[in-house]
Amino acid sequence: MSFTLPDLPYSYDALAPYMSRETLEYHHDKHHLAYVNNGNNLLKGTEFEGKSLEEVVKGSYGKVPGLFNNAGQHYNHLHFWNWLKPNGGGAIPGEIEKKIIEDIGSVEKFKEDFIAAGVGQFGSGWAWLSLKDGKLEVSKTPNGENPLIHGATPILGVDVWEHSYYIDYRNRRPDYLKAFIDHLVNWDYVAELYSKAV
Ligand code: MN3
Repeated sequence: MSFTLPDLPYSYDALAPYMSRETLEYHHDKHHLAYVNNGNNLLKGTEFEGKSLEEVVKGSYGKVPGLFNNAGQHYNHLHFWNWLKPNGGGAIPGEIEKKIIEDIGSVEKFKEDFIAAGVGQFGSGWAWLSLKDGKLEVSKTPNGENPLIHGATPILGVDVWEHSYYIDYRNRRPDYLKAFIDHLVNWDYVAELYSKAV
């Protein structure tokens, strides 16, 4: 199958003031589109044609770096648009909140760890909440990598490439991450991925 760019699940203005129309226009229409186009070009004629996106991501890691980078970023962004919503953040669904407290200690500790992972990712990358061997864990990855290639299932991720926040926050990555957690996270989508992962 080839990669396609989905429409955003909300309008370009819907996430303001926490994420602007200009950021979404660049990030979705240009950056994500480039991963889709480059990924499709690199997929052609390879053993990965016809495989699912997750299979391409896992199979190309460490073997076909160009394809992996673009397929990984396509996977990450497909979910990223759904991890955001207008008037997001707020209460964490009970089932996930319970699991966060069980595995990480508290909701506050989770938020601190998640923001610290994003702040601590040197250069481009992502911060994650994922399920591995039945436990929730916070992690960070460089560039287009994600928890899939480390044997985990991502249920929440935040893009910390500068293209994700520089227009709105300039160099203030911690402020972007705090706004993400407090005002943008679509916990319904996290709950949906969690229920599929357990
Ligand atoms: Mn991005």
